[in-house]
Amino acid sequence: MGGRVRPDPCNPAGVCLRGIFIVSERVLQTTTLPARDDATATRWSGAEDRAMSEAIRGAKKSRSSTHPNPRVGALVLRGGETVGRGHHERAGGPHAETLALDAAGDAARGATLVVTLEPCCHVGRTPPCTEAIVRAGIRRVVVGMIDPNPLVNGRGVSRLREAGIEVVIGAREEECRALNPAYLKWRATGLPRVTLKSMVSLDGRVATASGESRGLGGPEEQRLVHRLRAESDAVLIGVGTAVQDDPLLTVRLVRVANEPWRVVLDSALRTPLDSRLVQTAAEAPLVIATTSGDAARAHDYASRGVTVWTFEEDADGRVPLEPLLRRLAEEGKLELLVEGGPTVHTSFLRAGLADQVAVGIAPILLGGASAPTWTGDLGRSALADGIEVGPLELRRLGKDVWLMGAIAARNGGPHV
Ligand code: AOF
Ligand code: ZN
Repeated sequence: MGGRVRPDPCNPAGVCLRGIFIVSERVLQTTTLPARDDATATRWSGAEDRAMSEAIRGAKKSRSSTHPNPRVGALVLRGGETVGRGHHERAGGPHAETLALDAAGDAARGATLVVTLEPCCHVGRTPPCTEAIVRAGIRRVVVGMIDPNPLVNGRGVSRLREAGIEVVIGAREEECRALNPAYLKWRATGLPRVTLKSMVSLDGRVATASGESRGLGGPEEQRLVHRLRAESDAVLIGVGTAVQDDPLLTVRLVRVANEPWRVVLDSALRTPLDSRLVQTAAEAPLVIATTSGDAARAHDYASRGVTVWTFEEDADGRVPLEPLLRRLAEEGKLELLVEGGPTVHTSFLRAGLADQVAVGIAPILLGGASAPTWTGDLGRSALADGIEVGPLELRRLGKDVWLMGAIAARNGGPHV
């Protein structure tokens, strides 16, 4: 099998894809994926490569989350000219391929379709794109990556080839994968992608010893947090933060099509009924995840529009994170922003459930031996056991700086 997934050195798009080929190899073991390196499978022209680049740019145009669907872009090429474009805008809406074919009309006959993701061959909320491609008379299809959706996963390509259409796979695969990190993690694991976000002082404290933390970040930092929320499907905090800070967790400083769900980890149902979170449950969905069997208290929340999810407690007597994450993913919440506090961040890190960290640093020293840092006991004593993050992306935000990085695979993430 190693030979079948060898990158073609003549093909620039195949050179730096080692990790990706390894992921594909795992899929190859369980399915009959179409070969990617037969005589035609890894060759696409310069015009097709440029078209794929444009399709990727198109996929990025979706104004809001397409989750649980992937971002997809497509282009119809005829004699090197683009005659149709399309990108997927939202779950339930038309797929990129059908939009591009519709835009091309009769010009699609005999033309090439370039698409970032393997065309679907199943009836979902929309009809199969493979049939639309066959009907339109497309002669050749250039695919960025195989769709890991178990209903597709190579079958889309097989269906097109059966219909006599030439299909090549892997054009700009790495960039195509990068369009949908949360979708790919979900398909591989059933879990959402998790980002741990925190704001700390220059000496690493999230609050003073007396618990004061509001206003640690400047206005630019606030804006970034709202953008991170807007790009997430759900935002999660622990009940300690809900009680201490009384946050809203809504998106206010940037525009958003759909407010992300707000989720509170609250094993004993301590979230105050008069908190801003509960009082705004009609405007932005609020889920309280608990292990409490207090039906009267749960009813108090429900009557205010709050959703209560009850779980069996984990070994530490807390809300079990993995089942909660699976449930969020089932609800189509594939991108989760965890906004703390330290107990929650620590639980995610200890469980190996975090994919990335985003930490803002304010130019202030708070000191205080009992002032909390953003992580608690991670159960690691040797330097070599530390959780590796990186490479770090650095951003200046007014007086603050932001560091963002992916958690190394050996510590649980990222999964794509
Ligand atoms: C998209 N947009 O452009 C393509 C997709 O629920 P449905 O019927 O829209 O099907 C969603 C699945 O279709 C999705 O998970 C993916 O496997 C496949 N391709 N989806 O939303 C697109 N090409
Ligand atoms: Zn489709």
